[in-house]
Amino acid sequence: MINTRRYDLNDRAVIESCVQQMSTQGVCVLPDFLTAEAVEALRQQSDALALQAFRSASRATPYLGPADESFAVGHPCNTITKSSVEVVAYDQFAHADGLRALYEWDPLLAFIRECLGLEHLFRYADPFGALNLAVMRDGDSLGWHFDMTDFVVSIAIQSSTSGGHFENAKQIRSSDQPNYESIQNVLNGQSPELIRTEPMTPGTLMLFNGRWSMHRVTTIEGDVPRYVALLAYDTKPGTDSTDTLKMSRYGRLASQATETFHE
Ligand SMILES: O=C(O)CCC(=O)C(=O)O
Repeated sequence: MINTRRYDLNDRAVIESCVQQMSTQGVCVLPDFLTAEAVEALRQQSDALALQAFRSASRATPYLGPADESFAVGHPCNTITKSSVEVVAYDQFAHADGLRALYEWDPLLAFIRECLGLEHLFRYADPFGALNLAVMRDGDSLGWHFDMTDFVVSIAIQSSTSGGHFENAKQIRSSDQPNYESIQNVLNGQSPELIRTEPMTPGTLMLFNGRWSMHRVTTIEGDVPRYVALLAYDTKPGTDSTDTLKMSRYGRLASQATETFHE
């Protein structure tokens, strides 16, 4: 499935370039990481999987919490953005589905670990959140937000007819600089120069540190759904999500995980 002509997973130059991009940009985009044939197979599988997706909608600040009215109106901590998305959970993939096979393939785990410059990397132990297919349809969007994790690995499978762009206010904050003013300007649409669109063409693998880079997915337009796979890893084993997150994102708890996960 992997386009090994362009990306040799053992090539130190490829890995070093990813490490460099992650450290200087907080993002690393690898276009055509998958072959055209693999993308087409994943697209067809995604069409079938999407029928089982769970739809959720949320309203939250860019920090993923409720609005804090002790801040002034318009302050990022008191600004709500809206999101709506459908998600296929890990346990809903068959073992033979391409995305699950890729996620469970150790050489890919090793490649991602090296690109992130880490000594240890583990797949999530979350029966739902380890691997997701995010399905976004006409009118869906993800509002501006920061992630709670240091990195996200995504694979673009299908673009929508229009909209559905991954916009990134790259490294707009840091651990010692909350940068509320710049964030407020981005939220208000007043700082287009701080925003870039990451080219998520089908077949692209993206490594992204969303903790410091505020990002969004613009509104999907048209009948073609946007498909993106989200592969979850952590530097420690056993990472799971809370029951609250499971209920809001998947509409189920782990006791209701399907058979294939336990096989
Ligand atoms: O769908 C994407 O490309 C990004 C997803 C994302 O930002 C998220 O799930 O937090």
